[in-house]
Amino acid sequence: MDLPYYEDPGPGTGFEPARATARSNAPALSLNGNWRFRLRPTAADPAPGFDADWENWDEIPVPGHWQLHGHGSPAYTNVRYPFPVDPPHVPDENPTGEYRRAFDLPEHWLWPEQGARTLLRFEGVDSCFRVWLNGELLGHAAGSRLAHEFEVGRLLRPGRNTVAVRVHQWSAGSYLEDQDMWWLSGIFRDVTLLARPRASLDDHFVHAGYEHATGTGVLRVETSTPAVLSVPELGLHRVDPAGPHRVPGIQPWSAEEPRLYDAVLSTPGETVDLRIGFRSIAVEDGLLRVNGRRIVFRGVNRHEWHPEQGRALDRATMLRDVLLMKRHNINAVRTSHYPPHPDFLDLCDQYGLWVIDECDLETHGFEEVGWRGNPTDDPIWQEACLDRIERTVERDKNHPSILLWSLGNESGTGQNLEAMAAWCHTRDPERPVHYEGDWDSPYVDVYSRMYASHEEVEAIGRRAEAPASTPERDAHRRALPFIQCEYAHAMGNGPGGLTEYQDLFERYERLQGGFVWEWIDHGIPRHAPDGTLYHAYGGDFGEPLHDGNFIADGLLFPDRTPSPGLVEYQKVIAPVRITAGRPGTVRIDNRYDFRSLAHLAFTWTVEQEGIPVAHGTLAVPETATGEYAEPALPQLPDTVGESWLTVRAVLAGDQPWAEAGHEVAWGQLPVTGRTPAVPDSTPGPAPARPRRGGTAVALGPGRFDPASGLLLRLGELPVDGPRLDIWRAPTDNDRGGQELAVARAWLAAGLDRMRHRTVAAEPEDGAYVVRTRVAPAATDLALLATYRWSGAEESLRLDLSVETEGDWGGLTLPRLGLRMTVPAVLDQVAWFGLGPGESYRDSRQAARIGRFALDVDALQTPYVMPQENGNRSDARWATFTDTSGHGLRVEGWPGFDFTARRWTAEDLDAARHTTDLKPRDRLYLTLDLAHQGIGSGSCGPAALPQHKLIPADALLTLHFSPERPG
Ligand code: IPT
Repeated sequence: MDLPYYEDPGPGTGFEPARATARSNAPALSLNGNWRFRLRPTAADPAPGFDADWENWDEIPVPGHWQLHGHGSPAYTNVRYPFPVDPPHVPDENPTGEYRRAFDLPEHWLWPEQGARTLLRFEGVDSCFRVWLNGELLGHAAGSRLAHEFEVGRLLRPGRNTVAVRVHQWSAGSYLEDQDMWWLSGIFRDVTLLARPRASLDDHFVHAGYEHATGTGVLRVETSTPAVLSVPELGLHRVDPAGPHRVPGIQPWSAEEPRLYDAVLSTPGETVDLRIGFRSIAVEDGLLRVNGRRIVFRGVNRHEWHPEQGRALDRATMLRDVLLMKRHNINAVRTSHYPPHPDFLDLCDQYGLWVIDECDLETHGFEEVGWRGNPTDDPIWQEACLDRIERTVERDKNHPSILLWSLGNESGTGQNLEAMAAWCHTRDPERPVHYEGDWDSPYVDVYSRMYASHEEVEAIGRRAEAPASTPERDAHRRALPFIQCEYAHAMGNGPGGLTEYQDLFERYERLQGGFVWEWIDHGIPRHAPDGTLYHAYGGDFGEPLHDGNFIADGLLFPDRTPSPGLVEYQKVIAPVRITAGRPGTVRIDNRYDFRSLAHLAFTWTVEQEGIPVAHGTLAVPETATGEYAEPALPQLPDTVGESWLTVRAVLAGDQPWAEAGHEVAWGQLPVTGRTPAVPDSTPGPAPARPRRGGTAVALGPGRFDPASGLLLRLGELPVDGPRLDIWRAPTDNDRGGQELAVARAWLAAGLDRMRHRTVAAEPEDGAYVVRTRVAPAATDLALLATYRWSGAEESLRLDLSVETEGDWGGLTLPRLGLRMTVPAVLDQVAWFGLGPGESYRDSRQAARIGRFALDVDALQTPYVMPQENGNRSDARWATFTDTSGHGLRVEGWPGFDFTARRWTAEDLDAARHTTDLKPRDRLYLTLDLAHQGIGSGSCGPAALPQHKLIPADALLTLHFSPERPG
């Protein structure tokens, strides 16, 4: 049986060869806007209606996805195909969108009689489409994120014309497009009619090399038609583009200084504007070098995502992404897992981001069937595979920002990948080829992996990794530079462990950085019955097969608010490091790849208990990359109590991506230590003694329940607790992972349902001492807590000691601390400690020591799937007050971590969406000594050994006192 065209494993028919995107002066007509649309349940041949009553169809915006405009619904799977693995066939249920619109051709269009052609260009249609102009079939195409052009000149009529498109959700091409994202269909990128004048410039290939030893640029432009080239700034006027033109004194292009030279390429029929960036890329001596230097990728994986528009991004959103990246010290993007909208690459050229441009190819779902029939190793798919890489490279070849071509993602191994690599090497020998899926790396130029543990990355850094499958392949691979094309899975709370990766990238020259997975949560806004907004994820649209909230694993929330993970990454990868220098100095390390520090201004501030007492500027010499300066510090003021010096590096002048004053890096150094370093044995001048009276035990301002020993009141304030508490709502990183998920072990041991037994609660040496045994059902493991309360007139002191009982084996604890409740009105929180954002033991580089104030709602981090969040670390003290300033003050030794929430950890754990969290009538506080680290176990290594919370004996001292205004 003949295959229908949408099951054709080839690339399609009827379209033009791929060519470069161009900024041309030839006439163009955008066909974006409202089209007529209807959705059919199958791909069956068009009913006559396709030609008849279309003016009554619905309207739909182009570009767009029909599932986001009221037709059908989104569906999310990660690896698994949402249809049977039966290549190249697709199910009969194959939602098919019929699109149609009329357009009026401008009066002076160029006609075939004038030697002109007209191309109907589609920048992206998901997943396979057939197209007609004025009723004539032009052909069909697959390759959703690739451009296709159909020649229509001879079919056009003056005045009104009609274009019709049938788009199938499923096609043979779907087998090649199994990226981890929502399945969304339709004409989702621009549609344009392009006039191609006689003697137009259909294709051009700019080669702009940079000889770093001499500063010479070497320019050579291949053109499809004879043309002339002008680069006025370089004194080139109407020269032969083929050159090569050697130009001394060139300022090279880099992500740090994206110098572009304007140029014009002209033929008798057309002029094309170029923006040329001179740079050289080489893999030599086992290193990836740009302009002669080793670079380090501080990268992210970017899917195209807009919460309302899906992958139909407008330019403003793309610009927002670029600016957010630049402002967060990110210098590189992998376009996971397909070529982006071409405007995004223009923005990368302009603002400066290194790019790995990835082909639209992923066959991950074949892993589910043992890679049987994998298209990347089957000759019937070779033409499609080659077409995909050709369309990627040809469209994007003139972008200086693109350093590497990537063959695709997670497509196993196979001869078609090898053929794609060979084609790249022939067509563009100047750019190295990347592909992660074949760990032997036989036909690529960088060794790339995803989610390798710190330990393995370190071994690779030492070129001491486990061998490849043959000695020959091993020799090739061992000589390659290394990158992690994905690492540090940013799902929910986290990632933890970033700083330890960055240390490795800085220690071993072979390790040239990586790309955090991923840039943005692909959440879709929905409203709860009461109208409150939440973000939907897999399963929320009734999909029978889905991968839940694995789609929400970005550094940005769906609305593009930076998550704490992005703020952490920004600090970890800051290109300037500020640490203690020789006595009387501060050390400033330049970790840029190319830039000196001349564009930065340095300021300092001294804060005494978080209150600024002096500030000034710091003169820092220019300092070349890889070097450091040790400017002398000014005479610092005398301070009492805990004081810190903060040095900040800010932009001295405006940059295209941020204004003067934008903070690039900061560091803190201690000035004077905390007093008292260790508190006296009593909290105040008038020691109190516990008294038993009526229904309570009284001690200073405290009233305790004699049966449980729990504090009931502090002065006027009704409280409940504090009592020992170890549970946290597991994070995504606690739940998943390559290692046995920690949360599974916690739940198996019953750490979410600890029971408290009061062993004794009695006066002892002037104190009130409460001993409890805290343990889960069905085991003999326990934590023995001793609360030693001492009091003064105004305050209470708690010395908590915890001992472990039983054999805990390798079991860790989620947290170790206290939980208590206070009245809900005490929702104004201030503290001196790490802030202002949340932090955990392996994700706390971005937190600085200071005095901060936030209300309880602002302390919460709204992860798309609710989970542990909002912890503030190392507080020396914290106050929880009502708006008039009355409430509770807690001071701690050592510094304590805290959260304040309107719900419990159990509520957080049970919630599936942010709107499931309903405020209770109390405020829940945690006051903690320690936490299990976060890690990135949702896809990658769990918390490092040094960040695990192993049960052990522990001590915490807290002072509780009423807080009053003033
Ligand atoms: C890896 C994929 O390449 C990426 O697309 C994404 O799915 C990521 O995982 C997880 O969010 S593949 C995985 C098997 C390591």
